[in-house]
Parts: sequence; C-alpha cells; structure tokens
Amino acid sequence: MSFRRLRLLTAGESHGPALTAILEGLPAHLPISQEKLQHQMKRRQLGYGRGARMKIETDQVEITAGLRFGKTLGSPISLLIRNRDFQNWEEIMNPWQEPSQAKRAVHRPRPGHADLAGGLKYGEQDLRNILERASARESAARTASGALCAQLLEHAGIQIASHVIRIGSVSLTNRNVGWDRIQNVQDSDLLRCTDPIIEQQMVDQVDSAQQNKETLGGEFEVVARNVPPGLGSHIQWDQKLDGRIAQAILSVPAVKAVSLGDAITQAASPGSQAHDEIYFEEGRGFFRKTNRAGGLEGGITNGEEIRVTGFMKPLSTLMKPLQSVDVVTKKAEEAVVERSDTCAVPAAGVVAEAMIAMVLADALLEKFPGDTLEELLAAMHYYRKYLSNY
Ligand code: EPS
Repeated sequence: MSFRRLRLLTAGESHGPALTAILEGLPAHLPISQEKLQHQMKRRQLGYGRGARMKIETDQVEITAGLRFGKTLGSPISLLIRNRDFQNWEEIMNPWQEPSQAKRAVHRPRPGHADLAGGLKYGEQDLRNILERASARESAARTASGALCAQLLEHAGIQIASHVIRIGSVSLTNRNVGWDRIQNVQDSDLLRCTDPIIEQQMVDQVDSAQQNKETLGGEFEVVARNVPPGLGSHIQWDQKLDGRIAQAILSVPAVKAVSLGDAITQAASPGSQAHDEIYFEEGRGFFRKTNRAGGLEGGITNGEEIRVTGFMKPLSTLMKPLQSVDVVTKKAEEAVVERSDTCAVPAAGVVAEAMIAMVLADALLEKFPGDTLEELLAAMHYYRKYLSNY
C-alpha cells in the first residue's frame, strides 16, 4: 500500500552527499512558504537527548523542481537536503572512489537495527552498505515533503500538532490532552511534553540513560484537527484511512506500534463504554461528547480530531553494546558502537506529523481531485455546504 494520489520517493545515505525527495501530485498554484518549511526542518532537529550530529546539520531544503516564484506548478517537486557531515565522510562515502583500506567498515551488527537482516538480504558483509540508508537521517526528507503537504492542508483549514506522552518509564498521568495545550507546546520545550513537571522527570531520565550508556524510547501523539468527515473509505481494505495512517506511522524509524484514539483502553472495556455516542444540534450538526475512536470509524474520518499514538522502541545503537556476531569471522563479539542519539521521541513525533500530513493530503486529493488548488477548494466548499444540509 502506498499513497493513492501522491507519489513520494526519497533517496540518500546518512553520511552521503545529500538526501533527495521527489513529491508528485500536489495541485498547481499552491503557495509555499520557505519559512514554514524550514521551521518544520528545525523542529525535527530539536529534542533533549539528540547526539552530536544535530550540531553539525542545519537541514536547509533546496527546491530544484516543481516550484516557480513560490508556487507549485503541478509538476514533481524535487527537494535536496545536503548532509553537512559528508565533508567528514568524503573518503568513506564517496560515490566513485574506494578508500585505500576498508575504512569504517561494519561487521558487528547491532541487535534491533537493520544491519544483519539487511546484510543477509543484500549480500553485504560491510554492513555500512545497509545502515547508511536505514538511518533515521532519511526522515529529514520525509519531514520536508510532509511540510509541503501541511501547507496544502492549511488551505483546507486542517491543522496538525504532536506532543510527547512518554519517555522510558516516565509518562503523562492524564493522556487526554486537549488541542490547545498540544498546540501550545513550544520549540524551546525540551521534550515537547505538555506538563512541565513530568517533562523535568523525562529530562532526568534521559540524563541518567546517557550516564548509563542506555537509550530510551517512548510514545508520542499526533493530532489533526478540522478534518472533514468522509476521507478514506469502508469499501475496500486498502482504502481504509486507519490502515493507511498505521502504515505511515509504523514506517517512522524505531516505531513498533500505533494506536488510534483510546484503542488500548477500548480493548479492555465493555462495548457500552468503548464508543462515542452520536448527538445532533441545529447549526452545529452531528457531534460526539467523546472521541475514543480517534476520529475514524469504518476507515472513514468522522469529523472529530484524528488522534494517533506512536510507540517507539529505544534506539538500537548502544554505547554499552549488546551481544552480536562478527559476520566475517562468525566469532561472538559485541555490536558496533556508532555515534548516535540517546532519545529521539520528540523528533519522531515531528516526523509522524509529516507522515500524517501526507496521508491526509493524499486522502483529500482523492476525495477532491483537481489539477489546481482552486479546483480543490471549490470542491471542498461545495462538500461542506452539502454536509451542512445533510
Ligand atoms: C542515526 C544515528 C545518528 C543520528 C541520526 C540517526 O547519526 P550519526 O550516526 O551521524 O550520529 O543523528 O539522525 C540524523 C542524522 C537525523 O538527521 O535525524 C541512526 O543510526 O538512525
């Protein structure tokens, strides 16, 4: 399964010359703000517990196709993000020339990373040929593409935000956080948590993980607001928007589970307490007093906020390496130790926002197909009018 109206391809190795993305399917005439795009890139680089790499990179996006005078042309948009760190890796990651000796070759796979599975699949014994592409660095290309889609969604009145619910064993006690509090999370908030007291405990946990050469995972929630009812469809398995969202979130590096609304509590509740009763008021239309479903019923948006939680495993590059085997000598060895982050949950939340922006833009373009932004907005206007008379 992939997008239905959009097409996205990314390319790039973590320490290679650059990341590239090609995004096709955005309508013509969409104004793109460079400032908003760069702001999303900056947000992805933040978060307490990131490693030294984030001091090297600035993730400046160059657009080399599909945009003219700040507006989309309807043609594929090509985005380029240079890896500033490439200057330190030029010999090792050179596309043409081999170094005189196999420098920084990796033979001791890290449990949890793509190293061994990828090495077996692609017949590589220098596992750097796998890990460079498997690196979460690739998520910068997706963040840039998602930031363009978010600018399309803005025209449709749809907003997206994220916050951190858990880092390691520290979590919010009340997980039902309202939109206003989530939207008010500042970039200066160290872990993008809405509760400053819990956030301090999270910071302490990151500090102690770092001291103990550990890494930490956690949970983030992405919320999308003002999404019209009727995106996605019940009629076919691959059109169900909940499934499309789940794939998008599970593709974020290190995310191992995803839930919608209160799914985890719902699984343990009787049916009478698991659903969202339906009400109607003149002028307001249909509404719910709860949103346990997370904005989706039958794979279709129901007009409530879309609420998605991603569960991230602790990063698999450990400074205190786990048991492994040298793939060349077959001898028991400790896994390779590569520079990395201690915790990247807030960044994963920002990447997940980008993924949700792309899934929603795709679903919006599926419901309101058109070559131009004007066509899309006119169709949406007509649809909203129809809904108000339903
Ligand atoms: C990553 C390892 C680290 C992270 C990287 C993801 O990179 P390095 O090995 O160069 O220190 O910093 O994330 C990014 C570079 C980024 O832009 O988010 C990994 O192994 O997945």
